[in-house]
Amino acid sequence: MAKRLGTTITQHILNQQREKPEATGAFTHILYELIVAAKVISKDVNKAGLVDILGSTGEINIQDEAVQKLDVFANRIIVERMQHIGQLCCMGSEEIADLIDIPPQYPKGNYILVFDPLDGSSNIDVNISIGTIFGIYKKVGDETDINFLLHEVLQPGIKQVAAGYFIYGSSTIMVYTTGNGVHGFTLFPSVGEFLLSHEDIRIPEKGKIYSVNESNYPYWDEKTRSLIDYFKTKDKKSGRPYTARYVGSLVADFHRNLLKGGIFMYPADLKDPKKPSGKLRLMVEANPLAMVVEQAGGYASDGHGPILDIQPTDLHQRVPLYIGSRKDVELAEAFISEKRQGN
Ligand code: AFP
Repeated sequence: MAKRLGTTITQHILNQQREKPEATGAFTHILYELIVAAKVISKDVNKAGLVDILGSTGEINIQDEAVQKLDVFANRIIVERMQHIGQLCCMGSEEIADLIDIPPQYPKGNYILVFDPLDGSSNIDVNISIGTIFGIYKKVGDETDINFLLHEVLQPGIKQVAAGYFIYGSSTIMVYTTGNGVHGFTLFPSVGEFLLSHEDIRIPEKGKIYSVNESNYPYWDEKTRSLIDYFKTKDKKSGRPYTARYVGSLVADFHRNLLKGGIFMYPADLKDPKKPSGKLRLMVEANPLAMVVEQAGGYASDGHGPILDIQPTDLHQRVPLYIGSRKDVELAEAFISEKRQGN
């Protein structure tokens, strides 16, 4: 798949935008700055294992700088890099309860950035891939006051103008879409550039992998249990049982299934009455990945309909998520919405 390996991400974004006569360069600017932020985060994630060796697990590191948790650090890097570029009217982060305003010394623009700065951060200590997820929306009205911008931010995922993720793993990869296919770039650390490595990614229509935290089985309802039982039941004709793969880091689980085919699920459960819709967040996790998967030919559902059609009511609302190969997700939807019973 490694065609035109020399193409840099910047060149690729410029090429894509050139095809849009209405493009002003604002959007290119946003993606460019986000990439710079991700390079900084990537560098620090790579050093994470050294923290204990350097003896800086306390408050101060060897350079006498305050040691920050990596997810807090990642959030700060993104906010600081993105707030001054003059293209955003506000931001929404998984780490921050309220909308993030643009400080008065910087101009405001017409775009909204929502992001999860370091998803899967509980995996940092054990060297498992983690990532940054982002979605970009365009503001529709004239409002600029942060106190009245929430309704602009709470747009359904279908309105995203771009979405993607950075995965900090054995290499750092950026996967993004602007509504014209899904493309992957690998960071070449020696030159500090993301180069095209996965052009026009297509997810197989049906996979062989199911990814779910099965220890939640006792907390699922009967429909969810029968769905998972279905994937584990032997049936040669439909290629079952599927194989199970679950890392516990959404970007890592999603990225593998995007390339290989399969379904990732975080269903609703009864584990915590305060989180009846499961653990994952609609705006900063489900929507961006849903745009990516749909652009790659796959599908994302909450078990009843497309994730991208959900009208958000809260920046941090949670949603059950079934995402991956179209046929597998449609099958999951049929189980959960009771259009199908048993196997
Ligand atoms: P952390 O950021 O706390 O590690 O959570 C990661 C995450 O939001 C997502 O990346 C995983 O898919 C999911 O949670 C794993 O949740 P479980 O531990 O409940 O399986």
